[in-house]
Amino acid sequence: MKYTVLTLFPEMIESASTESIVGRAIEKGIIELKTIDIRKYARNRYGSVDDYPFGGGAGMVMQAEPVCQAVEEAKNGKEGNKTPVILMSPAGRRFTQTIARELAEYEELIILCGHYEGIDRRVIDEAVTDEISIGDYVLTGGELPALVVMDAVSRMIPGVLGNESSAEEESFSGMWLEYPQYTRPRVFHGQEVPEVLLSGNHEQIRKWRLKEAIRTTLERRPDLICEEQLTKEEKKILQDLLDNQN
Ligand code: 9D3
Repeated sequence: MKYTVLTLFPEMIESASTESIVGRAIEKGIIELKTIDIRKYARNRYGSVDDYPFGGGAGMVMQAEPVCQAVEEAKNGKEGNKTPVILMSPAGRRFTQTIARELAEYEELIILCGHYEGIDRRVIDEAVTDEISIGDYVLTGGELPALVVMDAVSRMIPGVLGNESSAEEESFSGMWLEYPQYTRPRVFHGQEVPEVLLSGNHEQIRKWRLKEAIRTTLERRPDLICEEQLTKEEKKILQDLLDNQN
């Protein structure tokens, strides 16, 4: 996967991306990151890329020309380049795991980070293929959202997560929240590790973890539970939990 990020704050993207698991994937060559500083296409000697909005009002608008030239650089001047150009925008479709999975199928993504009150609509109409929001709260720009999208997409790419298991089959069907985890010592502040986890009985452990995962999901995020997608075993455990509060 190659990400090309168009931004006024390239260091914000680079410094976060070179850390952690995504950073490791970049070192391994599984992921490639290029940032383009939109300011380099400023149309005046002050390096400004924003201007007052036609029609008046508060705030500034990012100008079409510098953004357009940055997109052209990202596309390497290739005519008919089909690479998605994703605008990070509060007005975009809400980012989900399904979208992360979908984006992970591309070989390359161009991600445009907005700032100020917005971007001249003409460049959006001409160059942007998709708009994504990461949720209903107001940030100061699209850089953190771009990092969120890159993180979620990157972990879907084979080889990025070090461990043997694939990103999607972490615990059970993938829709459940996490079950409680424990490590040494066996007793901490008088609290013991659940007996079953010390039993060595892998089938019992699997069942216990599944039940705890379902319990947590039922308590905290019942909206995540989709009846149609449950296995027989999951349906039975869910029914037990609803029947007896145990
Ligand atoms: C006119 C009202 N504002 C929209 C709610 C203008 C505006 C505020 C903040 C426009 C852009 C921004 C900066 N935010 C992003 O660029 C952004 C964002 C966000 O603020 N929340 C969630 N997802 C995203 S993706 C990009």
